[in-house]
Amino acid sequence: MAGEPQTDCLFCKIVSGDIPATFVRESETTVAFRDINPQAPTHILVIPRVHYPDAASLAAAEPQIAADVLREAGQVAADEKIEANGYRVVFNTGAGAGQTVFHAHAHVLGGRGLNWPPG
Ligand code: IU
Repeated sequence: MAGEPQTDCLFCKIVSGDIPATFVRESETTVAFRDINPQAPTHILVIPRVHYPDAASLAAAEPQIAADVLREAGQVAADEKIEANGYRVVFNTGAGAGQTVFHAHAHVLGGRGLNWPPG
């Protein structure tokens, strides 16, 4: 059923605690943890507890939870003190855009200069 945990999903296993992660924030609907392969001094992933393959499908099915992900991304930026110099929130969507884990997630990146356009 839509939103249910998927047995083959790495991020569902992080939500359930079956795979370890360094959590920095939790809410009723989301968790945030440090990316295992950071691309910036601060690189945190904010994910919904429910399983949807990408941000667009999450927003279509559960708009309030999609809003929760965005709110938590802002809170992560505040907690990490990366707001003053700017930070980026990224939803890679589709393999062609670099998505490798098909459970919706926001990357929160900051703590260094960030070029535009991204590669
Ligand atoms: P992507 O947008 O799907 O490529 O992002 C997936 C991210 O998940 C990527 O930056 C990985 O380094 C990160 N990650 C992680 O933090 N912990 C894990 O156990 C796995 C992937 I698998």
